[in-house]
Amino acid sequence: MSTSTTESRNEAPDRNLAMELVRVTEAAAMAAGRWVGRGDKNSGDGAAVDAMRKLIGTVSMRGVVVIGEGEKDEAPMLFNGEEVGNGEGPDCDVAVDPIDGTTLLSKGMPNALAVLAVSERGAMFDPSAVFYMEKLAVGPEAAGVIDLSAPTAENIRRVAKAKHIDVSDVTVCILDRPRHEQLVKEVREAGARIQFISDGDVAGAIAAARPDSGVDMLMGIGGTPEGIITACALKCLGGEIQTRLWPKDDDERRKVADAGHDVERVLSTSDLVRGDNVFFCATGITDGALLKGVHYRANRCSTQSIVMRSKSGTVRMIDGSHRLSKLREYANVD
Ligand code: VTB
Ligand code: MG
Ligand code: MG
Repeated sequence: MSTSTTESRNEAPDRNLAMELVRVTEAAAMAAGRWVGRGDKNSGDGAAVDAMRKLIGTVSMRGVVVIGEGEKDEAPMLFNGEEVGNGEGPDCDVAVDPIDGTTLLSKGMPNALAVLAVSERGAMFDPSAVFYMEKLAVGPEAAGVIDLSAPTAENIRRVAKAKHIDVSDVTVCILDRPRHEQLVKEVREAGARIQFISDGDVAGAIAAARPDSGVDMLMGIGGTPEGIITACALKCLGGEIQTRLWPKDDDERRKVADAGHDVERVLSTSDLVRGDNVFFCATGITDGALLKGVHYRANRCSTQSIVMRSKSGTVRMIDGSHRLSKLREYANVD
């Protein structure tokens, strides 16, 4: 290894990385965009993974995939432990979800996203022991007031107070799943409103942290990889997520214990992603409240992305216009 390579190993991920990451989620979204509403989530996911893998290889970093997600949804992977990036520049942890919401994609429903998050090496929580976690996520106004150990009604009251609204004005975003029957009851008894989503709790949590989204908090049990990706996004937005591992059976309970985790422990945003050098990037695949999806015109297609960096707190919305003839070279779009 040359001296310059050794020296650059100590570099922290810098501001330029944010712009490089957009290309990666744009490529994934454009490849997936061709599968919107076609009822074939695996082919869509495969196209997004391939496109993401190709483009991520051009990013200036020595990345290791810590959050690959494929295992949970039996999707084609950018697998955990895979080295990504061009092999130069800073050592990074990488979290990918080439499509969060493959069912949303296959049915042409709102809020399917291509997502990528990057931090310094070793900063992200290893999600491999358990598929699901309980989540409570809020935006900057309510950061610091929530407590996952407190009753649902208490958290709703605290969020209402922090946002200077009535409890009856609070909207809680919840994945529509039978496992949330009790939670839904508690939210309704508290007097708050609910926005159910069928998939895509990363977008749901980001909505809670964005002004004018109509969502004030996200609650419920969702994927662990998505929880860590959400922590990356909320660190950039100044919001907060609290989580608790939710083993689905005895086998997972054993795995959690073997990994030295405490299932009772509330994990904070910083337990899920340490430090303040976190990048988050997402591109819309289908239209949603957060981002427009991929739209096609004669020989062009358009994308919309959000790119954020925790150190600076910058949030950028990036509109891309892409020449389809050029895309065939890297994203298998035609
Ligand atoms: C959520 C959601 C994902 O999985 O994490 C959810 O964000 C939870 O798992 O989009 P189940 O679907 O098994 O309840 C997704 O829906 C798919 O990855
Ligand atoms: Mg996915
Ligand atoms: Mg997902």
